[in-house]
Amino acid sequence: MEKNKLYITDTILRDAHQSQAATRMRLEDMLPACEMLDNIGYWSLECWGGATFDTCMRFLNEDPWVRLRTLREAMPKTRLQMLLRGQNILGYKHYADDVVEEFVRKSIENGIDVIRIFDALNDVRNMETAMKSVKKMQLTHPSAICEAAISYTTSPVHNEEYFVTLAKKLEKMGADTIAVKDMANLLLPMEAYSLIKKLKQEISVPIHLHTHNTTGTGDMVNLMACQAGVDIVDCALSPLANGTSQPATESLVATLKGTDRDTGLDLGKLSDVAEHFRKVAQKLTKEGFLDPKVLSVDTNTLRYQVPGGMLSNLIKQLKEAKHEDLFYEVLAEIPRVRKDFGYPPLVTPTSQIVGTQAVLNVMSGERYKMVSNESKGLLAGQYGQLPGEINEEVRKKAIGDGEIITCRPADLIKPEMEKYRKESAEFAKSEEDVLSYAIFPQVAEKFIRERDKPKVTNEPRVLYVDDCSIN
Ligand SMILES: [Mn+2]
Repeated sequence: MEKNKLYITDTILRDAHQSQAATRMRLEDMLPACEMLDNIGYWSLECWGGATFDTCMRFLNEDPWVRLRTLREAMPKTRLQMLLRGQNILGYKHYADDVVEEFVRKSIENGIDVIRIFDALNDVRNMETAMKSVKKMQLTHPSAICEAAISYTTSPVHNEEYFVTLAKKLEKMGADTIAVKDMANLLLPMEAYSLIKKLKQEISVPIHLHTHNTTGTGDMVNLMACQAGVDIVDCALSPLANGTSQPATESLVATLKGTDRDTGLDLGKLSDVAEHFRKVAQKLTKEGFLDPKVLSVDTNTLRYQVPGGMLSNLIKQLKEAKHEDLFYEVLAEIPRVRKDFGYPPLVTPTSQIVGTQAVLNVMSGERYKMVSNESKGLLAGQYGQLPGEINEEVRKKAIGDGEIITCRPADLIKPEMEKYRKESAEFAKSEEDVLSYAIFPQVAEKFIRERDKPKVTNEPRVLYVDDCSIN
């Protein structure tokens, strides 16, 4: 890496549309821009993983593996990046180590360079197998990068020292780069400056910052992090930037032009490729996937420390239960539940677990009279170790004398690949199909069967001149 230069990862092909448009950008919307994107000079392009895998098969009738290979071919020069939920891969439960390893292997073989690995609880044991798998692949794919991410949150146990200690641990485990993943835009500019400064002192691998602009502080966070010496920053091209998405690439590039942190990116080239994505954004708006509401600054997150996406979910849940009047009571209950549960960062799946439990606590009129299975699992250690101390009274009420797991959850799972291969033998055509099935069994089976159906039409075959040509 060049000294001083700030490097940019563009999220336009993944987080930008996941955050603003329900992950509905299609491969056909990406391809016309690929050559331009490949010539910008980004550090990487985030284009796979996160919610894209599920959405491809469930809604877009697209094979996620084909999308990856096609993008790889269309952008031979730029690093392609994906987001992986550690032992959860791209799903919502813990998988056996052999599935994680195979998924990482196939992702890299199909074209991924950078794998950003995180765990909702920051339990590094849930990141270990994925990280080791990337390191192993580096023997045959030296361009592969193992990026370990810290899930940023605020709580009495989450201070600067906590994050620096965590980063040191991840560096020791072999991380090639460390990301600070601020999924809810809770990181404030001054704190970003201080945290990045400290990380730069204590860590020798590059530091990569990921924030959003939900609470309106994103550009300031990036700029302060830049002043503190951050190496790489996530941005999104302007047509799908800001609000719940990342701050705009062009704005940061222009801000740093001519300074010692100049990104070296060309505003003219960025504007050419932005023109394409403006049309894509218009199309997504027309289709109803992009609601301009996601663009406005949401300061409630700053007041209540509850991620924006969680607030809108909550409103929906209460509306369905015809109890919108309880909104502020539930909002006040969320931090209490989070405290009882040992302050998990609020990100999928913990955000849903804590939010739902807060609703149950308020609606039933007695705290923990009703406890969801997911809450029980979280309290029993099934998701990994919680960052802070758990309220033992609450745990007792929820799971009684039920077993509590203190080991790495995946240690209790036997190898699963063979089982998935057998179960999908009848329709899976490749190891990639088996992996799709392993992660989303129903969705993948339905998708693959439809994909491979012979396309029969009842229309009479039209004879073209060439069909009967005799020359
Ligand atoms: Mn994000």
